[in-house]
Amino acid sequence: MKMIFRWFPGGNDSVPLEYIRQIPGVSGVAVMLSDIPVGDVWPLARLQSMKAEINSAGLEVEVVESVNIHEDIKKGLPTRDRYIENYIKTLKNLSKIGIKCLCYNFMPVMDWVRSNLEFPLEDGSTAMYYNHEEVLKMNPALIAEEMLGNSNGYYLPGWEPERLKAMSADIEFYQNMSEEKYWENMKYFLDAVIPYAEEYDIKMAIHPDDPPFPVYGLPKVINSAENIRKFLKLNNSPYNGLTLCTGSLGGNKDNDIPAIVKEFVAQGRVHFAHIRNIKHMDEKEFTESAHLSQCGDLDMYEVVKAFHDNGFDGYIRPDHGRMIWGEKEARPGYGLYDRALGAVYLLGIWEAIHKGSHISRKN
Ligand code: DNO
Repeated sequence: MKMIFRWFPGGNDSVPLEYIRQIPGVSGVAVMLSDIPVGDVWPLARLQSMKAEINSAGLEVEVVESVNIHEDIKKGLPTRDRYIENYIKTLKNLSKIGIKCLCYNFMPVMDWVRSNLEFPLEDGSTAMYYNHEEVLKMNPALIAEEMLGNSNGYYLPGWEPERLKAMSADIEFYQNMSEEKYWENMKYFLDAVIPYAEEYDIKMAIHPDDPPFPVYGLPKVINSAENIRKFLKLNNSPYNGLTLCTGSLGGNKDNDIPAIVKEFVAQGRVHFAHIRNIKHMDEKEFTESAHLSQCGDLDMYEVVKAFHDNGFDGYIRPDHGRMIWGEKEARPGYGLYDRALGAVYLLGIWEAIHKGSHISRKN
């Protein structure tokens, strides 16, 4: 297992690489080139200079999060082949700098959604918050305003300006598409791309839908154990795998997260883990919380144990953190302090389980 940290290159992050290097046990970063328009090829020279910068700070770069998928691929339009070709070219360039794992998502129109990016918690910190009724009352333009207007001047991953321009028309488009058709479009993409992922030795790791239930009538597919099974069967290659995000799947209280981790890690299909905790106030209302079990709904010991005991050897990163200790200038969810606490907490659980399992084997 390697513990990594998300970092946004090109002057797009408030957290310096040098600080990430000082978080004990963190060996590398997950990165993206956010200024490349969705659907374009990521240039090799840009990737090489990014890698050099990260390596010279003493960190590895083996994970990309994310190369976003052009909407035409998700819609199944005839133009998709051109964008798939570009995706494969990007994969080739990523392989040239030694990328081993690519996190992406297949969510229609919007990536993750929250109704408030600065929800006050009892301890005086703030965290991101989701309230389904509020989201439905706000139209997509208002949601975009919340997601962009309160992001401390940073773009939010998955909320790129070109995506926002087309948002209303795209939402309309999907109202007439069946979920089965959406699955077919996903399979078309996988069957085209996975053979190249195998050739370039890059594990593809799809991120679950966040929240894991439909918003604005958009199809949601990677949201439960059953649908993940269906997804993995679309293409049986081990290179067709998952980013197992406990907070996203945890948005539905019916999802048994340790059981999901166990099932898919045991099959060797989980390549990347996003581990964070959330706390429900209602069925479709929750705040993100500190990583500790006692702060949210998820039992982190059981979650980490399920990864450990089933032989997980991929990448883990702490996920969204709260804003604490006066950290105001960071991208929501991606400040330094709370994520660093999360990383060290997760490493602590891992060590305790690992050493404990040796002791019980000896006895
Ligand atoms: C939000 C992230 C997502 C994630 C993508 C993966 O903070 O968890 O934007 O990176 O869905 O493609």
